[in-house]
Amino acid sequence: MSHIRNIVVLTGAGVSAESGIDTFREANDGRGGLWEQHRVEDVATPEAFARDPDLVLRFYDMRREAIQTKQPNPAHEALARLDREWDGDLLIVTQNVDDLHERAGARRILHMHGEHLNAWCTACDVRCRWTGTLIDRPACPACGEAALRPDVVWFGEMPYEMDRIFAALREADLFVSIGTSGAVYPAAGFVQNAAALGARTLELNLERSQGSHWFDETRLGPAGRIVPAWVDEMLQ
Ligand code: BJW
Repeated sequence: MSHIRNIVVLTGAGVSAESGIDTFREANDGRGGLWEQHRVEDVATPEAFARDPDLVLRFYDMRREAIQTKQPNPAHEALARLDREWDGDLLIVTQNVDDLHERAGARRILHMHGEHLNAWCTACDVRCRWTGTLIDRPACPACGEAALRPDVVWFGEMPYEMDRIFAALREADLFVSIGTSGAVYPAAGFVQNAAALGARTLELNLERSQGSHWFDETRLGPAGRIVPAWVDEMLQ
């Protein structure tokens, strides 16, 4: 691994699955990641929020409450160890809105789809930490307006910190995608961006994903087993 210095890791819902957080899209389980019969694509949009704000706020209130009872698993712990011990550049880009990477100790982390534990005031544009509910329309701590929404990126909205992500991809020698279905862009396209920019590409996932054919290598298995093994390999 001596030729690898700069790493970009992309994580998705699969990395938190063994912590008991549901993924969005399960292949062939018949349930298909549905929440009360709604597909995520029907709840996680600005249009859904405008049409039925109570439905959307309830969806996020339930998930915000649930993540606070969950714990990091060996995959989060292994990535935090990589963060501590890897002396090249590292950026962990997570699509996840939970805080399990941070609670495991990762610091070089970026949440491209926002964070459950943040609220965003659409009146004054301030973001603040939020652990409670939003369905009761609490006042914004900064401006007092009842205009808080979850600080997450919905379909049709621009993911956060794209400039920083592309800067890291340009410098990357290795791009590693963990526990993501490759169904949602722009994250699903990072493997092609990274390869075009000269990085080696590795996928770690439970099963083959929609994007597997783009990777130089795919290793299959639960993240709690295959991520620690990969990190051991990188740090040996
Ligand atoms: C395990 C495991 C275990 C299980 N171990 N693995 C047509 C073509 C291309 C693009 C578009 C298109 N039409 C529309 C678009 C754009 C759209 C899009 O991608 N739509 C698709 C449906 C096609 N994208 C957007 O709108 C994005 N914005 C955008 O594009 O802006 C314009 C732009 C232009 C140019 C540059 C940049 C931007 C915004 C997308 C926002 C996504 N938001 C959500 C909700 C966030 C808040 C919330 O949590 O509620 O983000 S949707 C949801 O999907 C969430 C996730 O982060 C995201 C990805 O899901 P993920 O993580 O991959 O989870 P799953 O469930 O799909 O997969 C889990 C995987 O883990 C599976 O493979 C399992 O096998 C595996 N697994 N257990 C290891 N134990």
